[in-house]
Amino acid sequence: MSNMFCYQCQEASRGTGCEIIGVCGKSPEVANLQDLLIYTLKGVSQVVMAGGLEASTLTKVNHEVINSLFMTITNANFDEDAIEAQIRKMIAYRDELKSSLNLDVKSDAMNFEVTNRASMLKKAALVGVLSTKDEDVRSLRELIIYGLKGMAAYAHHALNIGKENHEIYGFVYEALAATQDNSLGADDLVALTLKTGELGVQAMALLDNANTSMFGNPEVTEVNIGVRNRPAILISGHDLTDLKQLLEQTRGTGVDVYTHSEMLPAHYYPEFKKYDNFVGNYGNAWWKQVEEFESFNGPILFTTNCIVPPRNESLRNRIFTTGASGYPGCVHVEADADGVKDFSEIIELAKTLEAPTEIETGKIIGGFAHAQVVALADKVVDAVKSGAIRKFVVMAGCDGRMNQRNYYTEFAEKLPQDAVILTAGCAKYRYNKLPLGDIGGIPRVLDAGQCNDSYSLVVIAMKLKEIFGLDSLNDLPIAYNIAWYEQKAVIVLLALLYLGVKNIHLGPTLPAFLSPNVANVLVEKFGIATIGEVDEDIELFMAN
Ligand code: SF4
Ligand code: SF3
Repeated sequence: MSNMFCYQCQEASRGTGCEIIGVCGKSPEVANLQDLLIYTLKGVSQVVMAGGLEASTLTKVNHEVINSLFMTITNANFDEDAIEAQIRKMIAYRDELKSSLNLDVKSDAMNFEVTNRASMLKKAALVGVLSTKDEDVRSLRELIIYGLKGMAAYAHHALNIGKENHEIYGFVYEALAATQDNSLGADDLVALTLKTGELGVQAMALLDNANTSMFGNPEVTEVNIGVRNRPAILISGHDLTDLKQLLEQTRGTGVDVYTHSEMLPAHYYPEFKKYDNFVGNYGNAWWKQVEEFESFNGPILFTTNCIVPPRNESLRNRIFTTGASGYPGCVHVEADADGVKDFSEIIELAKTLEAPTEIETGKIIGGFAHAQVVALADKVVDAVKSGAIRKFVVMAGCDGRMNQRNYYTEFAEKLPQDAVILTAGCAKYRYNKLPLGDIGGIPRVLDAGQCNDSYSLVVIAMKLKEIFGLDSLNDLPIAYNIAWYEQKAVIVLLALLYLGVKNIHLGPTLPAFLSPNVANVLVEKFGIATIGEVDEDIELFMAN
């Protein structure tokens, strides 16, 4: 028997699954505890469904279910103690809900007990991914669960801004319970997969509304990638409310704040422009952090994924986590009952450390979220009508370590001059510093923001469809060449499929969790493909 089994991300070992240790650095213990946490959530969901409970009455449980799902996203949380505590918390919620109901339906997930870590690991070994024997059912169940993880991340960020949608929580219970229902066959699960995409669109819209109502609409912005000579904190991950609190608390302290990886788009929001200690972006996509954190010199705050295990104690002592993220040995900053986080320990540490070492200079441009692009719509439409823009290529998604991802740099470099890249997510670091020029003042790389802002690209596509009077999104001159890594990309994919987008290319490899039959359904129904050779792919995209 293997030590663990996980195949939820693009870097699954040998393209099939991690069985000894995660390529991401996840230990078997963490992987197994995460499996048990998911199983516990299934039990909670079965109780909610069997009891006919409304999500609107389950405030605390709703919040902890999405927090739990987020904790299991790739590279979010490596802390076994934190995951064990979360399992205990969810079992307690499950039992509290059960005690108020008179249920005649009983399942193992609704009733199992654990006493200590050893009993948890024993139980985990029985309830992980491979406990579903039929590979197609397993594939669809996991596709839905990974979509839910991505959805939960969006819902979690929105919740931090005080925005919620009970329909989303209700669906999470329904779908998690359905993954335990042996009466559901492949067809039922395919339908549930598309429904996951439907609710994914709602979650993305909820977060978009939360972010823009709180921080304003992103606007075209040049972001400094150099440094200045003051001590500083680097903030990574995706949570903008954490950034807001950090900027408030560092104001006037002499400590600067730089963004890292997926925090870069924070610079596009009007709200954050008012902080004169908010200096710029340092470094690149998540997987380069091991070297870049060394030269940054100051403390690093992770608000969400993607953490790469720090290679030595001195770096670990500079890394702090908060929210759903965690790493053993790193200080975790908890919110108080009002959601306030005290970052003073990080700020005091920053004051004792050196200013960042410069690794590059210049500026990068972004802020092309939907409101900004719609404001430029006349210009964009004219460029399409005149033929100056022949094609848009959506290259949103994630970056990752694999050499195969050089494909995306080469693709961007070779793409004809009359094509524009629409991007979101850390995938952009493969080409956002290349001199790709502009078309009549429209940059050839339009960055809408984080992976969480992929919704903006959907809104832009819908708007163009309306302006051009087309019946289908597929009639637009837009091609989709999406890079994926973790589970937020899965919900973006399911959302696009739900919206009827066809012929999406997903790379650098198709997910290991798609069984051959499930992959075939995606190919036949939706025209999904993976990447090939750069020149041939460009020809294909530009022709269709
Ligand atoms: Fe492997 Fe990815 Fe799972 Fe990590 S998250 S254990 S790399 S499949
Ligand atoms: Fe990147 Fe982790 Fe997905 Fe948010 S930071 S896109 S991989």
